[in-house]
Amino acid sequence: MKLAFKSNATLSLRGLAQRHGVRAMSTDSSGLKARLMEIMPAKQAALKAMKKDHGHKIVDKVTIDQLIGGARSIKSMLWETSLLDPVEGIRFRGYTIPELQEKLPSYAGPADAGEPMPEALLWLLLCDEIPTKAQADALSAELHARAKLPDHVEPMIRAFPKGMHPMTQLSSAILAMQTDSVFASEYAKGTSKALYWEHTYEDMLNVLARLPEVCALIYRCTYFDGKLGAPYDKSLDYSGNFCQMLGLNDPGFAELMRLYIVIHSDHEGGNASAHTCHLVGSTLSDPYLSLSASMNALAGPLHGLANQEVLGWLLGLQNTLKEKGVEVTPQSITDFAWETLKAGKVIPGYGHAVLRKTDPRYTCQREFALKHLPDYDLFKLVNTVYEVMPGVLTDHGKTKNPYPNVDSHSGVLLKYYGFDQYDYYTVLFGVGRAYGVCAQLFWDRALSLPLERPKSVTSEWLENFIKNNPEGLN
Ligand code: FAM
Repeated sequence: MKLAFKSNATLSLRGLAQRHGVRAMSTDSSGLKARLMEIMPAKQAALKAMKKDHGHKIVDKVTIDQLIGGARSIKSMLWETSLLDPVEGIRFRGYTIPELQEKLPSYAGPADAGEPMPEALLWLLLCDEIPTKAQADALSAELHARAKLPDHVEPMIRAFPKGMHPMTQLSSAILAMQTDSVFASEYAKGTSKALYWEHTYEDMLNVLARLPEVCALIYRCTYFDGKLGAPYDKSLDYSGNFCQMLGLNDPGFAELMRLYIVIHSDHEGGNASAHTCHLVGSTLSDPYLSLSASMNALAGPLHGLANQEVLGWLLGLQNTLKEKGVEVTPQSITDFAWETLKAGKVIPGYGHAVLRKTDPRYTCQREFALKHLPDYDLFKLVNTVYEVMPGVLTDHGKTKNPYPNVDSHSGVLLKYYGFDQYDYYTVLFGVGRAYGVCAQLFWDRALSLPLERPKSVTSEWLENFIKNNPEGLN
């Protein structure tokens, strides 16, 4: 059920803080913090009551397959901001991607005037309510106000060795910004548990605010002369300013970036980058330490790095067929796909640990392409791959899901706008993912979720278990 937004104009942060027995450290101009302080007590109380009244009830069982097989799909984690259905795909606070496109404010204003703003999505993820355009804009301004990097970060990025992967640079830069962690410094001073949420809130907004400049610096230093594409411009929104600093100054690309950040933000809690942030954060490591760890998980080729692998695979396909003088047809793509599979490699961008249909994040990117770049040759190639690959993977007979995932499409859109450096693509995924995992990290602290500590067993333990329970447990 959605909460109706109530104006908080008359509520001072101090008054709210006193009412809830906590001290507000600093104000922010967006109204987001005050709104969170309004809704937090009810959510805290509801979870406490649920644990007390229903805590003993069983919601899942675990097979030996799941235990050995990467804990696939075992329900064992609370994650408030999104929920995945294997067939329908992701819902963000109950909304599908088309519904987000229909309801969240765009940079131009109304939802139907463009793609949803990431700032609006952040509000939704945190507050479980659709913000107004004025609220989304106020959050843009708040993020701009927090964007200044600690002094040592830019020289550090400039000093990274040539050839260091952009994801290694991103993770290191986030770690380096940890010197500014409000959570770490307040914890060291002996802050109260009741204020963890507030320190996390400060770190969350600060780190999100600083990512565009960090990422633009990484891009410009890795591939160009190190000069930003444009100076930081507070008159734009988060995405528009980020694209200009990258040096990709095209309104179409800024629209793509808004959609890109929104759809990459959150995919419930069990995926590797989300789970890592949650796990590391559960030790009360601050948001910088937790987010940096999350980025390291995202940098794996079975996870976020797949988006760079996809473009590499598509370009490899184009080049190989060109060298052989063979036309790009469904048959020649099928033959190339089989060469990949027979070489013992996966087809990047296809398959998913949980989804069992075409990823709606793929579908919305396809629709973006149909609208903005229908005649682009790489888009046509991606479409033909889409026609044949589910059949190839079904014949291959291994993957449980022969359909494309989010990474199958994103590179082609980026390349259309002149973004050629595909080993950087996962950094953009990282900016999006930061929105989702940081929003949940805020709620982890607001709900006082505990240290995560599942149980592991040895294979000897399993052998004994099977001996003693030939039929398993009921
Ligand atoms: N091409 C070839 N084989 C594949 C495959 C693919 N695209 N997807 C799965 N398989 C194989 C898989 O390697 C496994 O083989 P073995 O039994 O020999 O180990 C078998 O099919 C069963 O795997 P599954 O149960 O269907 O999938 P998993 O849950 O184990 O793995 C993925 C899920 C995503 C890691 C897997 O589908 C994959 O490697 N896909 C390609 C990489 C990719 O696109 N990753 C990005 C996923 C994306 F959504 C994200 O996180 N950003």
